[in-house]
Amino acid sequence: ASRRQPPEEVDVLVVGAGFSGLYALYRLRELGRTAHVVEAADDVGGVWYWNRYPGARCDIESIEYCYSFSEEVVQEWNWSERYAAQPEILRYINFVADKFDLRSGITFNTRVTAAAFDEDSDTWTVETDRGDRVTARHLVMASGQLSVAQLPNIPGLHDFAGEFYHTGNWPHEEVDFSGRRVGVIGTGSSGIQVSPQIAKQAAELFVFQRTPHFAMPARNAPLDPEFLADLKSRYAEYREEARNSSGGTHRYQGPKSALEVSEDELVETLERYWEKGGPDILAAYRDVLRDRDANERVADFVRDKIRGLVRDPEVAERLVPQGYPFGTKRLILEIGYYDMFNRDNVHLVDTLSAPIDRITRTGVRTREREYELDALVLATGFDALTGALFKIDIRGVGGVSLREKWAAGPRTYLGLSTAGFPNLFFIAGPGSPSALSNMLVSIEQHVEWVTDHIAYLFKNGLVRSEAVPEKEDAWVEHVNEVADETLYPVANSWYLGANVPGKPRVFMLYVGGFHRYRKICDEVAADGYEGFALS
Ligand code: NA7
Repeated sequence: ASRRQPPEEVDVLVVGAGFSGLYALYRLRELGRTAHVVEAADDVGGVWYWNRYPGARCDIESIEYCYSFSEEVVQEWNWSERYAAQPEILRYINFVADKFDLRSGITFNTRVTAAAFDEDSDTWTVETDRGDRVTARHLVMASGQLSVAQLPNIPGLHDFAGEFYHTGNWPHEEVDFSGRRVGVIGTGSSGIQVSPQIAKQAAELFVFQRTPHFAMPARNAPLDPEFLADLKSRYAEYREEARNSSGGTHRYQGPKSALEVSEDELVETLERYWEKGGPDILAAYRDVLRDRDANERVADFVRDKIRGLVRDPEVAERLVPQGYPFGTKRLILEIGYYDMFNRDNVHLVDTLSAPIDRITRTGVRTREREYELDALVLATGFDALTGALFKIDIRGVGGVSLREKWAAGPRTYLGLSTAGFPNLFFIAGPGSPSALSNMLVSIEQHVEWVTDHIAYLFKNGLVRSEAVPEKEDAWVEHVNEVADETLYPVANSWYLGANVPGKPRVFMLYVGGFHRYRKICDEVAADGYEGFALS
């Protein structure tokens, strides 16, 4: 197909055609601005375009993980399951793109490589790998939090002669593992989703586990049409409830401390969460993510449940997470993961006790032995939050690069903007609640705030908006403060870049709650964009 040339000049250039970029394009058009999107893939979808591995599924309920800006979309779309699988989410994104003719504003198969701010004209000059050059007043980065696949730093990775996949960059053709000996490295959300699917086909599956992660049963199920019809009759109200909550969903926050209840009461309560499935157990008590002892009581309950799911007690024990608080690495929802270890063709390889020495031409060699493999699947995660931004040479005032400015960790004002880089805005940027809330609620809020801001600037004849350094410092401090009130910074998670060697260890998300964040952003806007220097 022929490539659509991007315009030479535009009010707003948007990078990325996932949930964020698509809504940004829709909204900028609505506000009467010229806008254009540049996307690396050959179609819309973002993470849901790339993460096509078998078993890929969202861990937020479908009725919450969707757009709410269009009542028509709400009424016309029907989710089929409690937790939507990747193909259904991608169909949904395509449905929205078609409905609003969004593809007409997108250049596909094109990567933004550089963006430089010109102080004379107060515009961004954006370059792509296809030789395009676009001048834009504003630049909106909708390039994703988990969009740069991270390869593990294991020697010999490229020596492997068999089939080789990363979950975050899965081929479009169906992969058939029948009769194969397959290795999966990584037991985060992706590894725990893909492994049971591979186990059904493969002759042998070896799961290479470094750190056991906690996983709750998803209890996925078809959605009842009557329930959906009722929800649609009051969806705006339902969504507003989510916006007024900490996590951007309908999670009930238990008021009690896990330390003040009897063992019987605790078990009875946690059993209910276990039966219901999903991640809401994190809110069963007010101190689960705040107090180590409270956390340990809940962790122990889950550990026992895991033991109960796996027949071989030795394997079970190796699957039981120890040494970091429950929920501080993202709590995973599993469908058949623990049960999979009851199959004869599935083997757990504990690489904590016997680390992987290297990948060889024929497989994986640990300190103990060599595993011969026909296929290797890397479920080793992403260079989260800053990865996609750093792939582009972004230069602000005085030619300073974003990579330099953020060398010791990302610094933003409200997660939306960074000092020294006028007219540059992040959707789901570092310092925003984003992945610690329902992403879709966050994305809509970010897009609405940023596009309203841009509309305000145009309306008032303003050509430049830049975060004030002191306000940025205060925001970074606030983000750190609220994180330090929780147990999150204790674990080695992608939330603080711990999965990428050499990445500064900085907690990159705002855990103060979506509702609180939204209020702060609204107040900033109501105060004439306090903390932004406008000219
Ligand atoms: P995650 O959650 O970052 O998990 C990556 C997994 O890969 C995790 O088990 C890591 O072990 C493991 N890993 C990473 N590097 C290595 C090396 N070098 N050697 C061995 N094992 C390694 O990524 P996911 O894709 O599963 O999920 C990302 C998010 O997507 C998820 O949280 C949801 O929000 C959706 P570790 O735990 O670091 O010991």
